[in-house]
Amino acid sequence: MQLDRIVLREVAVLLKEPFKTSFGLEHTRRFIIVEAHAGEYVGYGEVTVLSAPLYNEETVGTAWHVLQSFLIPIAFSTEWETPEQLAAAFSPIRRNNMAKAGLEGAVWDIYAQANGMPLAKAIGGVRDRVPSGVSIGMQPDVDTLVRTVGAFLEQGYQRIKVKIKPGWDELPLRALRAAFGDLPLMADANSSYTLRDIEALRQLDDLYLMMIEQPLAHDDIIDHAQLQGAIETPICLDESILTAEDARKALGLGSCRIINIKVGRVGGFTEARRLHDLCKDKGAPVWCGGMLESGIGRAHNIALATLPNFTLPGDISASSRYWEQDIIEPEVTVSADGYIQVPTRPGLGFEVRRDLLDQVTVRLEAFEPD
Ligand code: OSB
Ligand code: MG
Repeated sequence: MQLDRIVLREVAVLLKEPFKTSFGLEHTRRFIIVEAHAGEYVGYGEVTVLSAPLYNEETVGTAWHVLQSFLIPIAFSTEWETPEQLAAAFSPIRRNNMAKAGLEGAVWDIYAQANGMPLAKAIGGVRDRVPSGVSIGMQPDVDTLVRTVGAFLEQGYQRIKVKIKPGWDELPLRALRAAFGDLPLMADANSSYTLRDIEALRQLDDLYLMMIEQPLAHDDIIDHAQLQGAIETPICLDESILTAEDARKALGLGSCRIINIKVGRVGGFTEARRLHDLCKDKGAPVWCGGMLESGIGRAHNIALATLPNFTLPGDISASSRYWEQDIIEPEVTVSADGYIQVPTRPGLGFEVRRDLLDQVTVRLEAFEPD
């Protein structure tokens, strides 16, 4: 197959409520939707950049540039039978992983449709439903946090992740343990601690968190190994793991025991699957992270989480967690017992609401081979 038309759309959608992390506040989600055409097939992907380069180095502007000037020309000049061949053609381009993943994701959608399979099956998934967790941004005070967590538990979510940073960690976490007993609880620090905080992090050991995510620097695996040696809570890496090779080194050094896999962060399904397979071999569980995705990225995440070693609930929640109205139909929903059903129709398995997509598009450009 060969792509014969690619449409990039920058979209801007107001989140239901702002999402606060140790690195910033997201009010409006600005990202890119990739629409790829191959003959009669149309596939969709999402470039999961945030509005500023505070999680990784990419933004809408950098991803647009790299897609337009490099990845789209490569895609138009590459004939492929499987999306892995396109991923291989992208691989000389360094990093810019979210840009790559958006385009590769659209191609996986096409590939799945052309084979009459749901995306989950096309990538080798084995589940018909995935356990659902929710990530909760920083709240103004402990009472609000406890109330917010209670409301999500009532909706069925199987595990709760809360954002922490130095000075906002032990107190809110103890309050959650006091209010909800042994609920499956974890914390994400988004790189806000250093090795000087070892004592403070050791104080969290008796909270029996499922894990602490990315406590130290975004590009570190050395200090994390020292920290993991000093605390009992399992460390999960997010920002530090961009490739399967990074995971091999981190697990080898003992820098973490669990890995969060995000398709965007690692540059597409091909690398995500490689990373998944490596972790499976090494006996390290993985879960699917999120980047406040629209329904398109959410559908990709659901498919990813059907791979066998995704044994922990991920940050894949209902469309209604972030959106007044999602751009897919039906919207993603979570059952009362905390599962998301994997669609069975070919491709994404959800209809893209073109009418809504048009309403939120702020920039559009169509590309065709010369
Ligand atoms: O670190 O996992 C993270 C959102 C934006 C950037 C980084 C992260 C997150 C989340 C939210 O935790 C995950 C989601 O619900 O999509
Ligand atoms: Mg994280």
